[in-house]
Amino acid sequence: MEMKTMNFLKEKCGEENYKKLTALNNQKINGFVTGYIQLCNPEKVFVRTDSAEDALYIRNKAIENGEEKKLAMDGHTVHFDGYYDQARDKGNTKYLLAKGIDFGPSIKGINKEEGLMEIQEYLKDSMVGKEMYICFFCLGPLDSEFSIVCAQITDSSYVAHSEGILYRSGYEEFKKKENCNDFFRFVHSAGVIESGVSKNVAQRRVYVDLQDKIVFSTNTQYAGNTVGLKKLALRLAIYQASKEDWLAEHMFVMGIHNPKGRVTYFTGAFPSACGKTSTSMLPGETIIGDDIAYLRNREGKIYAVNVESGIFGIIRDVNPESDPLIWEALTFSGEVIFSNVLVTEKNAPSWLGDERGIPEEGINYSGEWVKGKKDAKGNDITSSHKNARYTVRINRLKNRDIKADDPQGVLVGGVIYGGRDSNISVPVQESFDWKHGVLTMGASLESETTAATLGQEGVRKFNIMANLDFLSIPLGKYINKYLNFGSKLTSAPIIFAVNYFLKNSNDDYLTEKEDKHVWIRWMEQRIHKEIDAIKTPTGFIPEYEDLKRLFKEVLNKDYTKEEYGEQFTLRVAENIAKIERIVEVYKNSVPDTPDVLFKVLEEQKQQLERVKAEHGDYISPEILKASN
Ligand code: OXD
Ligand code: MN
Repeated sequence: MEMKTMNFLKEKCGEENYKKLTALNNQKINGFVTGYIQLCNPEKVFVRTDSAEDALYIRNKAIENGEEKKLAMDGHTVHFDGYYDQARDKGNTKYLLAKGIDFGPSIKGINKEEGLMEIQEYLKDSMVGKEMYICFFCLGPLDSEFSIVCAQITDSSYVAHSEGILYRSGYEEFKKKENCNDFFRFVHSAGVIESGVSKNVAQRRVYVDLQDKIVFSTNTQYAGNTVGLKKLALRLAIYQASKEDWLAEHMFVMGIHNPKGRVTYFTGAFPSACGKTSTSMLPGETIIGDDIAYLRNREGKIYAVNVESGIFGIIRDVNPESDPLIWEALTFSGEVIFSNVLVTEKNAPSWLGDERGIPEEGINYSGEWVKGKKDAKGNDITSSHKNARYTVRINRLKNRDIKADDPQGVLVGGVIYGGRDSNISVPVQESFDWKHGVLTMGASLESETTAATLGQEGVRKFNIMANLDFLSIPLGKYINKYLNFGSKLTSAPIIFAVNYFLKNSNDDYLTEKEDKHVWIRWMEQRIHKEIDAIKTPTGFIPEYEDLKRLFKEVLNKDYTKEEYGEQFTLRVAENIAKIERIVEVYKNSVPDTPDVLFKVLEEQKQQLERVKAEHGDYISPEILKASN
């Protein structure tokens, strides 16, 4: 490093932080940090190593500067985001693309020069009077071929604190990699803060530079837009994976424990707020991760790791009944950040669906709150936001899998796709093979929208592999990548599709929240070839007797033939309409769609037409079985 730069860094960082930074011996890091100190102009700089002391420093700062407030329970804090900054901002999240590059209409881009100029303008002097935190993390287990090291610059102690819970510290990992220059970088500034929240949300931007592996985020605090290592890193990882031979997915990783003692690992992709975390937290089973996985082919089989080490989970409906293990982690002392919940007069968090009743008043993301409070547009303000969250380490959970940090990953037996679908698909079905699963389940996934992103809720939207929001390569290329990846496997996992949200014509749910445990235990037995299934035009579905046995074994419930009949009736017209919608999406907005997708969907449609001609629009599982 040039003498001038060294002196500048030393002066800005102070002796101790300068030492921590330069001990990494990494020219690219030094240049990166120097550049953003010059641009953002912070009052102070703090460098986070892997020490407990540094983690505590950041946590204390968050409390000192008001980004978090202590709650009554030891270790608990609360953070509020601005009223209009409560979800991922898809509209303002864009890729910085060089001239002439276009990823197709499903992926938002902005001219790189223009985008960089805009973001530099928002970052300029954005940290005057604030402290800059420079943090090092590792996506994936330490010392693992799966993992990627990252550097985060932020002026938010809440963001730095959240990342300290959600990711493995990576300072020593950087040191080991001697002068490595291939890593992900994130630069975040919450911008001007007024009454504790980002003032200029109209200038909220998340810009992703895939070539330089750097993401910028400005004028926002909501973790989905600011915690670089979460969905921002997923975008970088998808791009990198597409150039190498692996997959970066919006998936949980969990172990299913058969009563005989065998453990089978599953990954599962679901859009936000569609049961992904609650599946990975099923009682009696073990969790590796609930949100993002990297998958690699080793000796013809898929292995997966959890990229994270914590959960940024939706808190709504977490209660002792539905999520006993999370409930325990959230209601005992220990480190938890609650965000956008209601804080009661007892200085305790309260949230929708916690089954303790909604208090009359408290403090929430709108300030002082009383029952019946309305916003400027006359809409009801709920006590706790629907997308309120908790941030907790997985090692606080009793069901953490023993292989959670295994650098080798775990062998994947099953891959699950799920969405919020009130009237089409049966609760569980199995694909005919990898290609069929990828094309008709993953690439055809639709889901009704939720509060996890800005915009209207309950609208049915196409969401390929539950990963659409994060895709950084054209969709056709992504599908081909999946098919290619599968073709190199000698023992591919089985692909399944689930639907936890199926309703009858009276708008009542046909399944209970806990039934998903039965579906996954059925999949486990299918993987081990212990039970038969019924072949239908859309996939294999369970036999009644197997589910009856599993309902008793897993949930101690008597499962009736009527329930089975209603849940597993093939809704032919709805399935055909879905295929037609999906084909339209690909025809209209995915110019590079592989032909095989149209071919497989067309075959499935013809199968459906055929059974429709014979049996009508609604075909019971008994009839389907009889025609096997
Ligand atoms: C999340 C999301 O927070 O997908 O995991 O929105
Ligand atoms: Mn997610």
